[in-house]
Amino acid sequence: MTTTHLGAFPAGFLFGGATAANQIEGAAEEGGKGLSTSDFARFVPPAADGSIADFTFDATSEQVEEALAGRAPEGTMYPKRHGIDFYHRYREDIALFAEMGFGLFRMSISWARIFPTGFETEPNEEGLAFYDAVFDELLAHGIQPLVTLSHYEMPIEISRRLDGWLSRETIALFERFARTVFERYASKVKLWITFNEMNMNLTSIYTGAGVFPDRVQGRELQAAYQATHHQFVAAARVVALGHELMPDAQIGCMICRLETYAATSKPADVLRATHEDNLNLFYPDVQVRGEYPTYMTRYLREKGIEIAMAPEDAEILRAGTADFISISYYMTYLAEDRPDADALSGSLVSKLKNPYLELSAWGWPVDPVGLRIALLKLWGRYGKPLYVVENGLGARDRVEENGRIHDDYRIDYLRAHLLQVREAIEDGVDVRGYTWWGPIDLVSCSTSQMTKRYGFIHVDQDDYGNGTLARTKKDSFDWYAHVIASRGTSLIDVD
Ligand code: BGP
Repeated sequence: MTTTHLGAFPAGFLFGGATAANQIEGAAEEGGKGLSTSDFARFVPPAADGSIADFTFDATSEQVEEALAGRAPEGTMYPKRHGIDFYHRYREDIALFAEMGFGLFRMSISWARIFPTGFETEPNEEGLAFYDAVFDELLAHGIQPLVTLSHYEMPIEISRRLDGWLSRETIALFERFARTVFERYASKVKLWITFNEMNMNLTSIYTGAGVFPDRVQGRELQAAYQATHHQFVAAARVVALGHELMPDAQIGCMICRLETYAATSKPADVLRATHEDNLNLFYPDVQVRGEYPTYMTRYLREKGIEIAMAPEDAEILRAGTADFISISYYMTYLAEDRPDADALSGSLVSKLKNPYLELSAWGWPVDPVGLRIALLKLWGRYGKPLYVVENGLGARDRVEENGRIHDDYRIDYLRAHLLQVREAIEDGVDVRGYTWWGPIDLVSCSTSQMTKRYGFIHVDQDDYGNGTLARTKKDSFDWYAHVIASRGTSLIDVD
């Protein structure tokens, strides 16, 4: 596939980077912040063979109660509580983003920094002032903030008292939070995302919806779709509210796009892939079209799932549709029609391996062309503006004796994916921006590791929280800066 005919990215296309509060800020109990669900995600050291435990981002109600009572097993580590100390170092970090030429910075607001338990009627002024300072710093450098309201965390009190998003009452608490930040930041933030990757509710209902897995044992699927329904309603209400309070703002939805290929050209495999793909497109279907798609009605019925809906929900969903679609894109999936197909689907990484794709060090298939396919499909289905708000490579970096980090693998990954974005634009897809996941090393969402590094900027901190936290530039830093400065033409011409 040739790319040499491509010119610069369109004027106005925004290049940048993406983060989430719980993976960078730290200061878990400073500035009046309450504890969040993510503050209970553990780092569990690798086994002797180097493998890392799955699902340490889940916490059971018992683990949380023990931790709150100061009785967590000795040595339990919660890396998201210290993050990479962005809370105190945001000026230095933003200056580095500006040096790379970022036009867009995706970040999230920690709900518990604004409403420490979620139940207060007045916001925490110190929390609000922190984000004011961050937005001011970004804007002073000419960087536009793109803000996610809910990125894998909520005040732990909402989980303890209401079972998180399983409860309809959570919608009103979220609206209060959204109203507060919309009113406060309307003049500074013009691009918003309601929920990060709602489809994560199927993989980790704790991370995605603040529901303790032990409290929904045996009815996981029912609980995941019920919590998702409440998030749909909350998202729609917040979109409508945002439009009213901030007429010049754009408010989008976001999914982890799981582009699914059929394992063979056998029609039954293709049909299976279509079904699995639909289970992922379900989220933008509801949030962009404003109603549940018909294939989902059948799916839910056949799975014996009944979603409790209020009579007004249909109208709420219709009245609050998203202005744009944003995606995280890391890999593609394979589907095959076979007796154990259900057991194979729904995991973070496809259990069927695509022989044409290489794997990252963490076993994630690398598929740049899949990004173009995803963008084409979303554009064809919805005709809405698109943002790629996460894409990146978690890798183990080696610091040379002179302190340099030669991360050619990251450069190769970035180049290949950006070229596919450029191809999609050439195809006529309205892609407005690209924010690389983790422009600065941060705490991993799924494993709470530091050594799964994504950044162009290295942070001196290990998995156990040791290190000076000093920031240094990797080779990819200058490389990305050059891409941005040349509006992408250097992707083809220069190394
Ligand atoms: C996405 C999440 C991010 C992020 C990324 C990489 O699904 O929205 O929060 O961390 O994946 O995942 P990980 O950190 O587990 O490597």
